[in-house]
This record gives sequence, C-alpha cells and structure tokens, in this order.
Amino acid sequence: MAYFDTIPAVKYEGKASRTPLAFHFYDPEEVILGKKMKDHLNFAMSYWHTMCAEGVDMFGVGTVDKSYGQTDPMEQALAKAEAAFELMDKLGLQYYCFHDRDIAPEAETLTETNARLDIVADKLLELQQKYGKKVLWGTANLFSNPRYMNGAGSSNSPEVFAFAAAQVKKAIEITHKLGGQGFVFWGGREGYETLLNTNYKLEQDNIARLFTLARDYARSIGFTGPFYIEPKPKEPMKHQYDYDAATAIGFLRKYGLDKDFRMNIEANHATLAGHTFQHELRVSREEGFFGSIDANIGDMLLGWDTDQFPTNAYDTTLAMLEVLDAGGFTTGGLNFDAKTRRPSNTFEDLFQAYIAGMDTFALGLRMAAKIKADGRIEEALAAKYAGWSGELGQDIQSGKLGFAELEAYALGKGNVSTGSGRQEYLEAVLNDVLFGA
Ligand code: XUL
Ligand code: CO
Repeated sequence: MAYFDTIPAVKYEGKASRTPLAFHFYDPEEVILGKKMKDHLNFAMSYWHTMCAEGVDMFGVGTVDKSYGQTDPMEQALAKAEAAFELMDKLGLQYYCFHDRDIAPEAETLTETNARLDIVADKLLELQQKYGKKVLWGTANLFSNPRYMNGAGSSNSPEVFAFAAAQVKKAIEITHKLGGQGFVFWGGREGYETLLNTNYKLEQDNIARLFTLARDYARSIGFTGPFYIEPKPKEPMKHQYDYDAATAIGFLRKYGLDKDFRMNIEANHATLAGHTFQHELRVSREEGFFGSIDANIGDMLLGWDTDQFPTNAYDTTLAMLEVLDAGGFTTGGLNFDAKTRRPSNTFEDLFQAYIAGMDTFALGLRMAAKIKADGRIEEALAAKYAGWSGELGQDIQSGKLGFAELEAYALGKGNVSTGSGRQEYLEAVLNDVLFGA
C-alpha cells in the first residue's frame, strides 16, 4: 500500500528545471572530487520529525495527520514504518535515524515496551532489506516520559538512572540489530533549571557513568560504531551540560571516553550556543572529534530550536568545506533533524522540504569544491600565517627559543607589525565563487 500516492520518485533535473518535486542541484550519481554526491552527503531521514511530528505547538494542535490510516498504536507504528521506507525510497535517502520511542509506542511496563520494540525492529529490518536502506544512528528518548523530568543519567534518583540504563541497553541492542552505524546521546534533560537544587558534580559523574556503561555493553555485544554527543546549550533545560562541542569534548576527555565518542553537530544548536555551524564543525574537526551532522537551521530572530529545513546555501557551503577538510564522513552523514513549518501541512510540503534541504547541501558541496579549486581563500590563509614557516616561527614551534631569546629578539627589533586579515576581500571572493562565473 502506498501512503504518498501523489508524489513521484524524485529525480535530478538540473539547475534550469522549474519542476517543484525534482532535484535542481542534487545529482546522486555525479562525481565531485572523486566521490559520488550521494556518498559525500550520506543523507538521512529523521524518524521523529518526518514520520511522527504533526505540527503541535504550545498554542495549538497538529495540522498534519500522521496516523497512516490506523487507530491502534501498534498498527500505526507498523504502517509508519512502511510509510517511512516509501518516503526514503522516493527521495533517494540512503539512511534514517530514530529514537526508540519514535518507532514503537511506550507501554505500561518496560517488558511490554521492549516487546513492542522487537516487533517493529523485525519489520524495519525486513523493510531495510527490501529497499536497501541503512540506519545512520539510533538513540534512546530519555526526555519525554515524566520519570526523566530531573534528567536521566543526571537524575537525583538512582531508580530513574536504572530505568535510563535499561532503556539505553535496549536501544543499543535494537540499533545494533538493524546494523546502525552509530549511537547518539543528545543531552535531553541532562542539565538544570537552578543551581539551588542541583548537585553539579554528582550529575556530571553519573552522566559519564551512563556513557561508560553504554560503551562497555555495546562493545561486549559487538557494536563497533562510534557514539556521538550532540551538543546543545539550552532547551529543554535552562542550562544543558553538553553546551557546545568544546564543552562536550572536555567532558569526554576528563572521563576517558574520547576514544569511543565523536560529535554530532546540529546547526540550530550551534547558533543557540552563540556559535556558527561552521565553528562547531571546525572545533570538532581540529580536535579529532568530527563525526556526524544534524542538518537544519534556526531563525536568528527567534531564541529557540526551530529545526527548520536548511535552505541557506552560504551556511551549507561553509559547512561542506569543513566536511571536505575533515576528509568526509566515515560512519556519519547529514541527518535532517528538521520539520516543516506548522502551516506547511501537506505531505507534498514534507517532500518539498527534503528536496530543498538536499538541494541546499548539494549546492554547498558544489560550492565548497569550487572554493577549493579556486584556491584564493587557501592562498590568503597560507600567506597570513607564512611567518610560522620562516626561521623565527620554526624556532618558536620547535621549542628552541625560550623567553630570554624571544626577549632578545624583540629588543633587537624595536617594533614589529603584522599583515592585514583581509576579511572583506575574502568575503568578496566567497561571493565571486558562489555567484560569479
Ligand atoms: C533535540 C534534538 C534531538 C536529537 C536526538 O534538539 O536535536 O532530536 O537529535 O535526540
Ligand atoms: Co538533533
């Protein structure tokens, strides 16, 4: 049975095309810098927004019906799985990402909930084989149920910690069974509203304990993929412990988790932290923690996580430059952690949103490759730091010169100056590459 009858399989038509339900920039098979576009981009569907979210906000009910013609929760979950693969197939998405609770509804007891998960996981495995799709990553929803209102790993209650551990254990098993390439920990409610009622140290230690137990268990059942931390500075909690990439990397190093964990960088989380998307990717890459991406964009005039489909080609260009400079994705990819606006309430809008997001990242990849071929930005960067390849620079870096020698050098010089940063020139070059010949 088809759930999206009116939507055709989406094809690449090229940049002159005016067809709405067609790719204008994303040509999956086209080779750029020695690799097919689809293998550079590893696009993934987010199960929660795409298959579950109906447009509910705090002022109103849903505007899209995602019951897939079913009323019984398990029948709905199974229909949803079929619909998910029809959507991925029509869009040519190779991967999907899910929370345990997206794929199967929670029941009264953990035993029953786990049994439900097993049923849907069997169905998903069957569909994966039929359609040739893969799991980019799985995760556990440790934030919706009221038991997690004070956090999961960071809960004040060891009973809740035990529940969280049990849930993560099962989510890892399901992810592994489905051949998932990674496992994500987004902070959920790991954070605080006020320090007046918060034992900061105990909470941090316990989050690390949950991660360590997860890592050890996963390795014991043969899951070899990376874990990812997905940093976010606020929302739902006023302060989230995984504030940004630098904070999360420091945490992982402190607790000895740096070998098994990487970053999953979300664009909207970066801007909530007061950083650019590119900044968070640069930090991850330079620190050796580049992993995966949640592809979306926020609205700079709003202070929350709007999770919009990414349609800003300037941003995706700079992001794809970082991806290329990181050597590309290995286990990671671009997961559209994005939802249509509440008034975009048809399934056609949903397909259109994916097409827009995929085309914008395809443009980003094309432009990033063009920037590399152009070479002017790289040249200017090399020229700015050229002194460090000279004798003085080399002697400082090798440790040959101490404070006394550096002082003698400075005294001998009297004064020194540095070259221009040439920011406006570089911004103009970027525009040249994006919009010029
Ligand atoms: C929340 C968010 C999550 C994670 C997975 O802001 O981004 O959906 O991606 O838990
Ligand atoms: Co996300």
